[in-house]
Amino acid sequence: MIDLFQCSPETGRSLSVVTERPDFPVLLVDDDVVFRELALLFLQEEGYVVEAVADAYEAQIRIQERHYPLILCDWMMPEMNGLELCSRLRRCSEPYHYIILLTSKNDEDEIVTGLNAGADDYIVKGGRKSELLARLDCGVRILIQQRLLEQQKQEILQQAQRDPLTGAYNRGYLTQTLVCELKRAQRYQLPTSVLLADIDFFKSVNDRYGHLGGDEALKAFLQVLLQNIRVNIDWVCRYGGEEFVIVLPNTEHKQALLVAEKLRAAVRAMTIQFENTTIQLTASFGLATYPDDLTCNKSDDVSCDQSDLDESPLDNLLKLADDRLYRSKQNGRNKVTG
Ligand code: GH3
Ligand code: MG
Ligand code: MG
Ligand code: MG
Repeated sequence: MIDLFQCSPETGRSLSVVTERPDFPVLLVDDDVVFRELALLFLQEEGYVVEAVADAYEAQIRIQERHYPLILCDWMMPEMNGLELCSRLRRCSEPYHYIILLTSKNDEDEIVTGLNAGADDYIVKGGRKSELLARLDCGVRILIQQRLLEQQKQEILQQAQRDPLTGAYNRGYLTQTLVCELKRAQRYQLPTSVLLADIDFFKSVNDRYGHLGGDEALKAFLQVLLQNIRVNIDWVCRYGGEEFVIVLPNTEHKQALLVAEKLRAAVRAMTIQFENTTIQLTASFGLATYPDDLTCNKSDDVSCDQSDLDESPLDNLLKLADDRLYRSKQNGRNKVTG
């Protein structure tokens, strides 16, 4: 039987302790059918999930269909070679592929060319099986680090943008994102509605059910808001203690009034189980719509750079929603004013 690489004492023996191999599927790209089949078998025996293709065009198609974090790619192939595939993959930043070039070229300049094309590593064909495994495992360890960093980044982002109690967006996110939303609305002449919602007599909820009961009520309040708005389009921010802002992009005043009424009724109908008791809430709403209620200063700039933002449309819109919320309170609470 032809060995994958030159025979070596380690042949068939795993030297690595990486246990996450199956989590990182490998795409093997090589026009040499013998090498391809042997490498495929060997890596599968070592616990890797591997698919093999004979050319770089086929590899591109597979990569579009599925993410292969690890790519083992032959350099010399007809039509598109491994360097070109490497360069093409590096032109798209996401998701990252750890690419190992397989080559019989062992000249220093050529290795530099391979690495400069974007390969993370290279293996000279004719080496040992154990080296192939060790280099792939090295890729796995790097990909694991990347995955951890990405998770940490998402957690930090979550902490920076979200209210820890309810998980709603926080006020900082509101200010930043609503400014962008209004600039976009201005540029494309789309209406944007902003609803300010305040739970009625929330102090007495705390008095009756304790602070923990109040906390549960706040979480349930957010959930009922989220269940009654458009997923991935509308969004909710905790503005203060028991006050929430609901942003309704591309929504005219008349439509927004209907949404507000639906939210008011849903809050009124909701029952919250807390310990052995049931909490019920009502809330008051104030609505303001851009541009029906006010007009932003004219600008073609939709960038979100704080330095060139005109804060007043945002402030004016929120102020108007707050005035109208106050009127809902004055008119007996559990009301919408638009
Ligand atoms: P109104 O109908 O006029 O809005 O009356 P209210 O009692 O709801 O309004 P007020 O602003 O007087 O009271 C708000 C209460 O919300 C007071 C505060 O202790 C409570 N609160 C603010 N943040 C939290 C929180 O995170 N958890 C709990 N449990 N209560 C909170
Ligand atoms: Mg080849
Ligand atoms: Mg209140
Ligand atoms: Mg309040």
